[in-house]
Order: sequence, then structure tokens, then C-alpha cells
Amino acid sequence: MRSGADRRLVIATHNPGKLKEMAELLGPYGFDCVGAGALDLPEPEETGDSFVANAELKARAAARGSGLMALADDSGVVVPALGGEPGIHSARWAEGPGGRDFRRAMERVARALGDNPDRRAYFLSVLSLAWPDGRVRSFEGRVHGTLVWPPRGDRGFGYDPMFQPDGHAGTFGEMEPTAKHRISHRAEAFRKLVAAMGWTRG
Ligand code: ITT
Repeated sequence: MRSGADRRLVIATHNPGKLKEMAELLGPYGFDCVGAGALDLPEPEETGDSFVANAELKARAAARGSGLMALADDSGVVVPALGGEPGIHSARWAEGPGGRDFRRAMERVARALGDNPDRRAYFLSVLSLAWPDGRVRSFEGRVHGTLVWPPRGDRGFGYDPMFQPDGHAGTFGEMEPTAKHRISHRAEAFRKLVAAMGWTRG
């Protein structure tokens, strides 16, 4: 078990789907975790032009605002046939009247692809860990797959129901959380972070 300042960690996201996954990944490592929303930390504007820039901006803002170590994720689905979109704009593709709606975002992607036979896509996650003194370290993970239509499954969040990872028959929307964690972009970035930090379980 960790002790003192080293033990408390802010999960710097306002997205409940991500919060759940990040808490599950951190679970075995003995942190006392709290979400950015529970601390009333403001949602910083994502002004960066890359996943790394946005992940670092979110992690730094939460660490500064809370005085604690903070872990942020910037992620998205990258579709080569759409010139890399939605990419860093993945959350924005869900916006419309009434707020964010990922059924709408998935429909937009499907419509933009039309009958293009190239359905390849990958999810990318950058996890950034920041300290209140401004230090930050970042790690990237990816998972490659195919976009399916119509979407399948109601697990996960965001674009999960339309993403079928390579080598698997089901979409992320159809997978158990533990199965997604074995192969996901976020889990890969997290494994790199754990190795670099020398974190141990328990
Ligand atoms: P925070 O910035 O508060 O963390 P956000 O939802 O705005 O939340 P991003 O800017 O990183 O986060 O947006 C990434 C979007 O990409 C996110 O809203 C999801 O819809 C999508 N996405 C990322 N990882 C995903 C995953 O594992 N499964 C499905 N969709 C994912």
C-alpha cells in the first residue's frame, strides 16, 4: 500500500466512461483515486493540436488545481479514409443540440465513409501523469481494427459499438471490460506508464 502524498491521485477526466476505465486500470496499484468532477476542477479548454499536447494540458491543469498527482487521457478514433478524422476531434463529432451524443457521432462517421471500402481505424490514447510542480510524463497506446455498421453492443462508451478490433469477432461494445483492457489503446498506454514508473501491485 502506498503512503502519504504519493498515494492520492486525481483522474483528470470529466468523461464517465473514461473515468471508469482509468479507475479499473489503476485499481491494483493501491492509489486513493478521485475524479476531477468530484473535486470540482474546471474542464480545461483543449487548445492543443495533438493528443500529447491535450493530454498534458489536462494533466497539468488538474495537478495544479488540486495539488495532487494527476492522470489525464486524450484519445480518439483515427480513420485513415477520413484523413485521420475524427482523431483529436472525436468528442467534438458528438456535439449537437442537447449536448454530446455518440450515436450521432457514429452516424456522422458512417455517413462520411459512405461506401468507401477502406473501413480501417485505430483508437489512440495518450496518458499523461503530471505533478503539482509542473513535471509531466506521457505514454501512447493504439489498437487497430475495422469500423462496422450498424453499431453492435451497449458496453463501453463513445465509439466502442462500431469498432471491431483486429483478430476479434466482437466490437468493443460487445466485450467484457476485462477483455477490452487486455487489448485497448488506453491499457497499452497504461502498461507503458506502469513500467516507466516502476509501480507495483498492492
Ligand atoms: P476528458 O477530456 O474530460 O477526458 P473527453 O470525452 O472530452 O473527456 P477526449 O477529448 O479525449 O475526452 O475525447 C475523446 C473521445 O474519443 C471520447 O469522448 C470518446 O468518445 C472517444 N474515445 C476515446 N477512447 C475511447 C474508447 O476507449 N472507446 C470509445 N470511444 C473512445
